[in-house]
Amino acid sequence: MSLAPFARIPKAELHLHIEGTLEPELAFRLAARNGIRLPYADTEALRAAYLFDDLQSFLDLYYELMAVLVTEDDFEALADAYLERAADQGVRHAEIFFDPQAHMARGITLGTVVEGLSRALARSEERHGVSTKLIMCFLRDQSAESAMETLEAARPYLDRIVGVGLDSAEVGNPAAKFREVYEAAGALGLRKVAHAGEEGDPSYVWEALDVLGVERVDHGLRCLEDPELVARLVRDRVPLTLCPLSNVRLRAIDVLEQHPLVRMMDAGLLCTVNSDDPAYFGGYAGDTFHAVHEALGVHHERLRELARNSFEASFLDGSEADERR
Ligand code: ES4
Ligand code: ZN
Repeated sequence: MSLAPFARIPKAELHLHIEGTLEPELAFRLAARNGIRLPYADTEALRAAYLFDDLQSFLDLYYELMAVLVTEDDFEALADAYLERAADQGVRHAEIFFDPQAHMARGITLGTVVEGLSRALARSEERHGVSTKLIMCFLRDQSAESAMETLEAARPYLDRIVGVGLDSAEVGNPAAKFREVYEAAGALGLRKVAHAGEEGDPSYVWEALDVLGVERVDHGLRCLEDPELVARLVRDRVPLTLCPLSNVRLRAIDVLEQHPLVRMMDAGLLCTVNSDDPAYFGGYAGDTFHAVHEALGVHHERLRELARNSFEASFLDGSEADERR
């Protein structure tokens, strides 16, 4: 693969939905072996559907395509394909989101998902040189009760899950309703992150910090709109997992050249850049580094700073992070 050398700077990927790494070719292969008919003629027709107006229009397709993920083997194949690509793009450590409720609603057990993903993750270090952690996300457009049931269902697998996150449709689904489930997750020793400020205004980020007690904010794109929020994030060195290509594809910003990444770094925010749903948004981690270099003029030293930030913001402890850089 022709990737600029700086795109292979050793980095940690902290905002990556494993279901968002489902490439059209793999989707068709899994559909065939599971006897599922996709409503697209071929991979090209599917790829042509990747034109989104906003977060919801993406989520509709993202949930629809998950139908092809049925067996442990499917989840293993998905994760293994991602880890191979990630390694090629300089990823040395990946903290991977998954959406249990989206699978359980289709009759797939949490055990199938976790055991399948775990198989690929368990040999990732040896096979791809990528260490991994798993973060279980709750769907914020589902009820708090459903989130709590999911946490309960995850008890047998907590040795393989480092933390909880919150994703799916943001606007109209503020974080506060998940206060209890985040408290329960914290009591179980799980780390806490949440998507906030992707499409939602800064109040969504405040709630993630003050009500859920998150230690990392996924996106946080809109935080510059609130100087007090910026001051808080800078003071507490709360990492932001930005996803510039996602923001363009989901039309949170018009073009990459308008992305606030550089202004956010200049404001003293602890920024990282990540790929979110790379099969849908046009690039993996190294491609994303390359794109911000090209579009925003982020030079080599600053790309290295972003890579350093990604290890600092990770859930690796200091000495583990040093080994991977
Ligand atoms: C997501 Cl980009 C994004 N935002 C919120 N939820 C998601 N789930 C998968 N990708
Ligand atoms: Zn995301």
